[in-house]
Amino acid sequence: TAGKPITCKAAVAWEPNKPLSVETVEVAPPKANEVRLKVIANALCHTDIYTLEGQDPEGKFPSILGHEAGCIVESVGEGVTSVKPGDKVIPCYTPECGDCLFCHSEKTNLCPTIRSTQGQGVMPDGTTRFSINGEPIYHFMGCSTFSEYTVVADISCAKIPDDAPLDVMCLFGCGVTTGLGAVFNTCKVEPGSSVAVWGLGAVGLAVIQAAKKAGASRIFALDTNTSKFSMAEKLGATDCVNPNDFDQPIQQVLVEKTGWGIDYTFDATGNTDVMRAALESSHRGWGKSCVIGVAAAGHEISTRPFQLVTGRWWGGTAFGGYKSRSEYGGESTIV
Ligand code: AHE
Ligand code: ZN
Repeated sequence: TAGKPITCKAAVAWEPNKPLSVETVEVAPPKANEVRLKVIANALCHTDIYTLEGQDPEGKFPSILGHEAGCIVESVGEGVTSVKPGDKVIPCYTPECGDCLFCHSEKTNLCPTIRSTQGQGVMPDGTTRFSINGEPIYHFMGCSTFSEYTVVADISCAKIPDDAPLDVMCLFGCGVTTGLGAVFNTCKVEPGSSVAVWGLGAVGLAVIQAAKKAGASRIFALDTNTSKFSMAEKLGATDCVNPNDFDQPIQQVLVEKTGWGIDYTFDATGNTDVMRAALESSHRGWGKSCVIGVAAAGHEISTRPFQLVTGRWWGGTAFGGYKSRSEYGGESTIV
């Protein structure tokens, strides 16, 4: 199949708020520095739904969504040396070119090398590899894994060990990586500290697992859906809290429960009121609050600046701060 178009099935998002529709698509061969992948396993991230709902200012239609997958390299374009046909890879929406200002910095993983074309739903040369009857279908987050085959940039392909199970490893394409990295890389949670996380989906549960591994002594797990609590407890949460059980704002409840607040707080909901509550629940003098969730278009955060003047830090994370290609595989801190 190398060098030739592949005809396969893909779930196409034709327009916002319409169900995905399974179509026959043509997937062109990879151009220079591109890789064509056979997609073996997918997980669903809320960002796919958020984009399908028309909430992402960068959302393009028609497109192929999906960005949490385990894949096998089918063929590579000219100049690709980092992976070869048959390799197992995770497509990463945060690439790592290894040779830019950001990749050279230890402070960030935010390689911008292909970010602008990725946001426009096209490959770095400005065109798409997907089409239906000759009409282009846009890419999404540089991954587009809701297709039997996809094409991504080589700098977006993290090679993983040959024996890695793709149906599990797909979670490292976004949710689990993000939650673990928020704790280990972005906040650097220390033993004995207190942690709180809002939103007990894949990301929030990964935050709990990482916090436990980091030695946090108290881990608050917050959600309005109490059916999530048993899993949170199994993974290490010490206190499960439903904010709807209280008349006062949850930040007031948590500060009262703990004395001065919580050392590290995480939003894994994308709700800007929750982001504020997380910041205001963090500890006077040193609390760090990390925004992980993606807010809908037009939503903004606010708090009294006094919250920051009195020693709280508000920050965020993308892909958990992991440099996507070099931090997977044998030397990885997460696998
Ligand atoms: N495209 C949106 C922003 C979407 C967003 O914030 N994406 C997160 C990853 S969500 C994973 O499920 C992210 O890491 N963004 C960094 C990046 O470079 O996109 C918008 O507001 O335009
Ligand atoms: Zn995601």
